[in-house]
Amino acid sequence: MKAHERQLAEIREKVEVGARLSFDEGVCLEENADLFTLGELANLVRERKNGNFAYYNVNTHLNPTNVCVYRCTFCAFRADLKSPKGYVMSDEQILHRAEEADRRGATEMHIVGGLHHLLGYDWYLNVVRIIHKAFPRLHLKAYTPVEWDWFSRLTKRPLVDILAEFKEAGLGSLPGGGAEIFDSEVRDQICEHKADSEAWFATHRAAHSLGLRSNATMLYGHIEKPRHRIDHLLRLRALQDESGGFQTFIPLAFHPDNTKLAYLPKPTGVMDLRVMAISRLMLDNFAHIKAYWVMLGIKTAQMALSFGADDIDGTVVHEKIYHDAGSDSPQETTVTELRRLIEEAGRQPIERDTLYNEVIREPGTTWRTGRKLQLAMV
Ligand code: V47
Ligand code: SF4
Repeated sequence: MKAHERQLAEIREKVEVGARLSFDEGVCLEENADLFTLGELANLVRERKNGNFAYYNVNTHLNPTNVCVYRCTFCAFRADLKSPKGYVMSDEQILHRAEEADRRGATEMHIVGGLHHLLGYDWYLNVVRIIHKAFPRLHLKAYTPVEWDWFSRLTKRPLVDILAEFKEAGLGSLPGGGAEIFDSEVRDQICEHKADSEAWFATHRAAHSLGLRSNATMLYGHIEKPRHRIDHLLRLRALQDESGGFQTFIPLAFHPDNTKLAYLPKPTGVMDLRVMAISRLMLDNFAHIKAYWVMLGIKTAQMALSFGADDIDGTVVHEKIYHDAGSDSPQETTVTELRRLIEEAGRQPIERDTLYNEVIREPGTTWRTGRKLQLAMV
């Protein structure tokens, strides 16, 4: 037996008894495990944690401005201050979107955008405040550490104070964006100057200390190497050990069109499934792994439900970040379609809210919160 075959056999034994995998074992999976082995092992963990359930939600996205002081090389969404592509939504436009979401029965609004050169802290706070005041049932999952770090620099106030003020104004949780790849050498090449990994972790630590839950992401398939992905996952696992505040991990496949990295090929379907499975195996203390269908495409997202994922995100509507970068997924999907693709994958669809409570639908678009969806302690 070759050395890597021996190591893979040991990994299999560890996964079967629920033992934690090391950095070297993660790299071994990246370099030596075939797709079916990864799928089989990841599925074991996925079913241990979430049984046969696959979660989705009814949500919408809001990107209040695309004007951004930063110039991440992977980003097709941003615009310069004076660019004709740049926009800033008015309060009326923002409230119109929130009204539309509420009317359609959405439980969540995912809010992220650019760091506008001229807009102040109060403008970003106002976005959360006016939506929450008008539509208090909509859960506001808003702003990434890149934005929180920017707010802290603008105001010279500690992160925890700022987060507490937003929580008071209606902030419900934090999305997982801005993580990219934590390794500083990679970060310097793809998103120099913006919040570094220390700032990213400081934000989530502060949010968790206030009782706010959050998600985490990893942008893969660009210039990073397998060891950078494993390092990224282990840094997340370490904070989760400490705070327990993460809900879901979302691997994000890089879309190169209209970016400065447009010369790179798109990650393949095999890479998407491998990264999904390895994420499930390394993040033993995360309850959920999400296959974000907008970024993977509906077909790969459906396959991912057998490669470690237990969640496919939601109906979405009005997505800009990936569509600007060449995603050919539709802008929105229906609950009927989400349920169909989950059922066809042999899973039981469950509508959840942002905090993983079951959502019970009444006739029309009214809904109420049901039981907490937590099968296994993580
Ligand atoms: O941080 C930007 C990524 C992220 C591109 O928390 C790109 O539930 C691929 O974080 N190709 C924002 N990726 C989106 C995000 C997210 C999405 C869905 C659900 C959740 C959640 C969070 O999008 C950015 C960046 O990593 N991104 N440009 C691109 N061209
Ligand atoms: Fe700005 Fe975010 Fe795009 Fe970076 S990824 S340029 S911070 S909008």
